[in-house]
Amino acid sequence: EVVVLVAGTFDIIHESHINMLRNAKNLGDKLIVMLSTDEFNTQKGKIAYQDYETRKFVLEAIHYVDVVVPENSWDDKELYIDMFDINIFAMGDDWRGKFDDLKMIFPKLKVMYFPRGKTSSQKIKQDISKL
Ligand code: C2G
Repeated sequence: EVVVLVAGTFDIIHESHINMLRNAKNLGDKLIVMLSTDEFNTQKGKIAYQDYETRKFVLEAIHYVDVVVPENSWDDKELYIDMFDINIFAMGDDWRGKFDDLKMIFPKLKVMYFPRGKTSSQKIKQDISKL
């Protein structure tokens, strides 16, 4: 069984998130999403419109997603890669190269970067505020 891991805030889910989750799921058999907690978002300098429980509820309704776990720190990737014996870690290419060092710790891990979709939660919020 090939297990894929992705990570993110997934605030105000949109088609680019869905496309990324679809691409990630299509790489294997099981997709685990590390969802940034509200506290970790603060560390990332991000303020999500939806709180963790709401973002988790939405993600769990997406058929590509098998499991949602909390992401509390940058190092949680290593924790979950080990815990779930992850085969592939996938992110959008705005992160290209940023997680390649994980392969030093987990030699059999594949790290993939997908082309980032054009939609952004930030732009959605801005456009709605102009309505
Ligand atoms: N993404 C994408 N296209 C978009 C927006 C996001 O492909 N238009 C991808 C991002 O590259 C990321 C994932 O979807 O892989 C989640 O994006 P965000 O919710 O913005 O996550 P981010 O704030 O980048 O947090 O430890 C990693 C961090 O948790 C990533």
